[in-house]
Amino acid sequence: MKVLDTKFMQGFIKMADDGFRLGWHERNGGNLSYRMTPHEVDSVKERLSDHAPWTPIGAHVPGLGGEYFLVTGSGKFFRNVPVDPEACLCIIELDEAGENYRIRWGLVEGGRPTSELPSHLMNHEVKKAMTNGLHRVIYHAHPTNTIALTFVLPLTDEVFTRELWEMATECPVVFPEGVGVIGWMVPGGEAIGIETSKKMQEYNVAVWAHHGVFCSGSTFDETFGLMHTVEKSAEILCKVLAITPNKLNTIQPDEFRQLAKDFHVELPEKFLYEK
Ligand code: 2HA
Ligand code: ZN
Repeated sequence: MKVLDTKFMQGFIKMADDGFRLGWHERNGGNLSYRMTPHEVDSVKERLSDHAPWTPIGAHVPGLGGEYFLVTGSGKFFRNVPVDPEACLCIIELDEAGENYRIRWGLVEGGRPTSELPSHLMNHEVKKAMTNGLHRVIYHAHPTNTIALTFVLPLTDEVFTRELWEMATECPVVFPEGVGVIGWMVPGGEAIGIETSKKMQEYNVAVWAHHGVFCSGSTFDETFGLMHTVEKSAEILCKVLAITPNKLNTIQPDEFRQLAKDFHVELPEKFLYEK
C-alpha cells in the first residue's frame, strides 16, 4: 500500500494542518510523532527503503526497541505538511537496543527527524509502558495563550492545573490527572526529554515555560483535542486576567468534588487547595 494512502498518514497530516491553522506552528515550530502498529508497518513494508544509515537517537529508549514511528522532520514547516508530506515527514525504525534510528521513508529532499526526537521517544517509552501500549501520539505545539501564562503564573503543576480547570467545566473531565509544568530549559536535547518524561509519568500534558506544550494520547483526535482544550482554557484565563487580576466568580473546590463524583473521574486533592 502507498504510504500516503494509509489512514494513519492521513490522520497525521490532518492533525498537522489543524494545528497550523490554529496558529500553533509558526515557521518550523512544533513537532509530531506517531508510534505505528505492527499491522500498519506490514501494510507499507514494500514501500520502505533500507539504504539510510543507523544514527544515534541521542537518548536510550530500550522500551521502544524495533518500533516504527512517523515523525515530522527537523526544520520542516507544519504549513507545508499537507502540500508535500514526503519532504516534511519520515518513517523511522529504531534498533532493538533503542539507541539508534534509521529513516525508512520520506524526507525526500534530505534532512533528519525532529530536533525534539529525544523528548518524543522518551515520552513514548513512558506512555507505552504506562498505558499498556494504548498511547501512540506525542504532540509538541507552541499554543499562544498557554505560553503567555508561563510569564504570569507560578510555574507549578498545582497552580497551572487549578487555574486551567477553573476556566472551563470540561477541563477536569478531559485532563483529570492535571498538567505538569517545567521551568525554562534548553530545548532539543536529552535533559529536557528526561524532565518531560518524568512529568508524563503523572500527566498527559507537560508545559514548557516560555516555549510550548507536549501532549500524549491514544489517537490523533484525543491528543489534538487535549492540546485544544488546554489552550482554549488558557485563552479564557488570559482574557480574564486582562480584565482583572481578581475573579468575582469561579468554580469552587467542593464543586469540583461534586463534578468528579458525577463524571466518575478522580481529581487529586493537591489541586483542590483553599485559596
Ligand atoms: O522548532 O518546536 O522545540 C521545533 C520546535 C523545537
Ligand atoms: Zn518547540
